[in-house]
Amino acid sequence: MSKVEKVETVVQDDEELLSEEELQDIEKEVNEPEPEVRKEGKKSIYVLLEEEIMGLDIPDGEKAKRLSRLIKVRNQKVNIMLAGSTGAGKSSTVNALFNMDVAKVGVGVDPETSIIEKFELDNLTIWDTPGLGDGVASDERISRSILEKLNELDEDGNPLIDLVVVILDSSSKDLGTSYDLINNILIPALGDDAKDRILLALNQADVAMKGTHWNEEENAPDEVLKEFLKKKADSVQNRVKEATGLSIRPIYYCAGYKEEGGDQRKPYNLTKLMYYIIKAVPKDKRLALADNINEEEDNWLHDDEEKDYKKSIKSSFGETVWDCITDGFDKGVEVGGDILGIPGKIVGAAVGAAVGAVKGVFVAIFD
Ligand SMILES: Nc1nc2c(ncn2[C@@H]2O[C@H](COP(=O)(O)OP(=O)(O)OP(=O)(O)O)[C@@H](O)[C@H]2O)c(=O)[nH]1
Ligand SMILES: [Mg+2]
Repeated sequence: MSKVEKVETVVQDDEELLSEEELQDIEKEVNEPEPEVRKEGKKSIYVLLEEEIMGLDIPDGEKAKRLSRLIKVRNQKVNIMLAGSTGAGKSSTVNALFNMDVAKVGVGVDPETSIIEKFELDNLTIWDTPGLGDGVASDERISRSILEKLNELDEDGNPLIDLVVVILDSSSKDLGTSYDLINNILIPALGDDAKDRILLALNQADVAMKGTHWNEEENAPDEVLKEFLKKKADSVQNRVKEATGLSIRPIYYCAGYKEEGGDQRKPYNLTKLMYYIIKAVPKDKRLALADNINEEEDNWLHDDEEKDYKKSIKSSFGETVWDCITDGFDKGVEVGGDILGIPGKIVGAAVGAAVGAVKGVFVAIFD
């Protein structure tokens, strides 16, 4: 007996007959699971994609094929670890990049063994490690938990942590603690693919050189500071290369800050940092990032303009969306290369509409 039949029986017992329409409403409610809605009432990108696929005017078999592709993507988890010296800006960076108020769980579950803070944002998990440099004993303890985490495997037997973002303080003269972390812990632990799984990020660019060369109006470094930051990046790159043989180019940026009722500084080059994070995450996992991007438009306004990072971010996500909703050879009208930031793709009319809706989820903030 179906759930709907059950409802009808109850209704008849009460001798209060419902109209056909009301019955249909109940049937819908019983059979359809609650749509997955984010805390602020926004649907997740996966739900939107599913709705768009269901709404396409294509044979059922085709829909099933596309839905199963979506389910595969839906099950992909991304794990990012933040590491660095105390006060470098790990927490500030995570808060600037992602929508951190969606969900916070497992914070400091067991201080004895788990001193790493875990933030679960749906399919994206952030591991925020405590800062090194607060004493030898605590550094040893932290290093050990970082190593343990880096050696953890996921259910498929792959390394749990996809990417480690090391935050360095560009205003600090002494980066010794950070070099120890990168050269003696992270790179050896990550092994062969260390270069693809580690990002070096020089934060607090605004207060490097004592903050005297920050152009407040443009919220960007002036030429002198730019030169300084480039040299700092060179020197970090060289120190790591000398010790490990790996050549990793650090990104300089500013996570910004907001004091309650007081001063604030908007981020700089956060677009660049996000672009490199996305690039480091496999294509089929990227929607986990798209779904949790910080929607504060101010966070994405200022960067070095060496590249159109926003466009590149859009197309990195767009490729994954494209693979989900199309068969790769949909015929139709060309609606412009920029709809998902993917140049040269021909987007079918139905698919074009789908993409239009999906666009609203993460592209609006980058327009
Ligand atoms: N001026 C400036 N201040 C920053 C920036 N990023 C972080 N801060 C400030 O630096 C301080 C430390 O930042 P956190 O994000 O707490 O640093 P953390 O690395 O998480 O520190 P621990 O958790 O102690 O290891 C805070 O007062 C931040 O407001 C930045 O880009 N510019
Ligand atoms: Mg912190």
